[in-house]
Amino acid sequence: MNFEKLISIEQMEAATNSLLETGAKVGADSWQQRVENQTPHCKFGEQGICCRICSMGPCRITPKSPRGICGCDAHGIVARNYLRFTAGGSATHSDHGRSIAHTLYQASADGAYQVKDPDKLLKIAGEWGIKTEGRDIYDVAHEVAETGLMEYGKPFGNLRFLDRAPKHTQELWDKAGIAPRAIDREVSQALHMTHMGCSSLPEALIKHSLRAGLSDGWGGSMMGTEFSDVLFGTPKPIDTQANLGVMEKDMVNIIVHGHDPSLSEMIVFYAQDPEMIALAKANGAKGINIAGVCCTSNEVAMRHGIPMAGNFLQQENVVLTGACEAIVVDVQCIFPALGPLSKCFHTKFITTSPIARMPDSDFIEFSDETAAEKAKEIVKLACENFKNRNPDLVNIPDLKANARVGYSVEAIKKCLDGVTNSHVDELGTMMPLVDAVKSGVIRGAVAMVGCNNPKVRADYSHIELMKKLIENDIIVIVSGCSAQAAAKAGLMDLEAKDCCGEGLRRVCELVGIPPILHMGSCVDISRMMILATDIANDWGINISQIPLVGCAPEWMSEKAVSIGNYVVATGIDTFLGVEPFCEGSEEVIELLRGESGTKQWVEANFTVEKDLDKMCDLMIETIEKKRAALNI
Ligand code: BF8
Ligand code: SF4
Repeated sequence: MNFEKLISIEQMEAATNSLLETGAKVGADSWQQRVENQTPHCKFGEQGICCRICSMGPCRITPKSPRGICGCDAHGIVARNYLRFTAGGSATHSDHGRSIAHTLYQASADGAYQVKDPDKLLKIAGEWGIKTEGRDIYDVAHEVAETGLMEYGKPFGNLRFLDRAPKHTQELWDKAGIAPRAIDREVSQALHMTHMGCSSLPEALIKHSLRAGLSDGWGGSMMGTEFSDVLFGTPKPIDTQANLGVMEKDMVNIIVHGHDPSLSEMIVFYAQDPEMIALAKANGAKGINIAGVCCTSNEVAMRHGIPMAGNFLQQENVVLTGACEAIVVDVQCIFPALGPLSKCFHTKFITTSPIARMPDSDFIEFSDETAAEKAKEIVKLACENFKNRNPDLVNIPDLKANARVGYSVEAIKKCLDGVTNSHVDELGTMMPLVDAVKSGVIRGAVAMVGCNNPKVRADYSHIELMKKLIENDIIVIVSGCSAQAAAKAGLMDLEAKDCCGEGLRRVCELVGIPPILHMGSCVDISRMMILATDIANDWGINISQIPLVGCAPEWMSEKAVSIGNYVVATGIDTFLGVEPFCEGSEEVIELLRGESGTKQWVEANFTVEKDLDKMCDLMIETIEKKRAALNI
């Protein structure tokens, strides 16, 4: 296989080391240093057997003290902690979705936000029984937004988007009693169940973890994705570049970081404003360059081809280049370290959301009502800051890979339509892909998602697993920081087909796709649920039968645990490279990873495997087992 053209982990690490040297010169702290300070971690925390949900504690479980003061054992404590972890993630994704719903509610023909994909809006309206005929598109948008907002707190019934799932999946959810009701209710109930003196039965707590996860994946996240598409356009394949080399030495570099496209879309828009470009030039720059970090980067890359500077553990690196005029953040996955770090350089660290306030930042509150004005203010501040740059500190690593991104479900179907004569209705079909899997040209698929985590060599797991999978004719769909890892290495370049096995290489050539398909940000894992649903429906099988597995080799956030729960609850076996603090309870481990818990309820479970080769083999084995069960 031809991996030589890829940017290697070693090259990326050498670049990071050279940036850390600059950091040392200016007295900057780094996550690498802080990891050393924090290691070894607390064993009680790692095993999930520390409880501090009431002030009789904190209680820690040891062989000598097997129960907390209230009598709760390790299984109850681990399961409660797991549910709280999930609730944190579900709340966070879903609140992001709510914020986009508010933005949709604000949209107007002459305002800052408009409807860019009316077809998608009408489709959702149709699904939700909202009248569309003869109505102004913005009236429909407002009613859809309001109906979506009601999903967060409606007193009766289950979530509307559950109807999108295959019938069999819905039946499993009903039978297990985990079909989510109002989004906020599941998060709220998670906190209630885990309050002192409520649930300590692992089965009930793990079931509710699945339910709270589903309220994210088939609720808040799905709304975030769908409404973002309505407002900003459903992604289509588009070319961009990735890695730190996308920062430009002679330009004003504005880094957008976080998650909510309502902010980044506006920054991207105003960076193209001739008045702002003139201002950049007046301050000595050649123009304005926007690049992204974390999921915001995925959002603007997929819709505008904005380059991707890096993922989670590269966020400090962008400042360390000495060429970052402003790092503009909204919510989630933002290191508080950026405050003190930016003070070592000329960089403006601009926080914009009341939800993510941090010391040592310039707070410019952003809202739907003042979007244009605030975005302009931020871009202006960055342009004016160019003259404060210290040229002696500028060090932009010469690493940059081409990437084709933007594979929404709609885009994937369009690509497939281009190569098939099979029956295609106006919504497209997954049959060409199904046929390729049935014939064995492609063996199956892995949905790789999630973060970086210093417990795992940064990006190494993502990239090495992807290389092995595509070599074995397994197509990989990605989102979040996993997507950026692939892009940074060059695995989203169309030329990466040369890294594939013969079958997948032919498919990539025929369809004109890279072997790793960028499906978006972390809320866009909801796209993967729809993809799996469409495959199952077109194939005529259940989701759990598809030769498809989920994988989060470097996950770190509560959001990732929520995602894991809904991916498993949707019927997709999921592999984790980092332990979710459950080691302290065999009962919880059995429910999540054994045959008697989630496997019984939703036909899928988790595997935690820290050895990369073993994990890869296990995923391939699972895919092959599913193929064998289908007689293909
Ligand atoms: O939501 S993959 S580090 S950026 S949590 Fe965060 Fe993890 Fe990245 Fe986006 Ni997702
Ligand atoms: Fe200890 Fe029970 Fe209170 Fe937890 S709820 S801190 S185990 S007494």
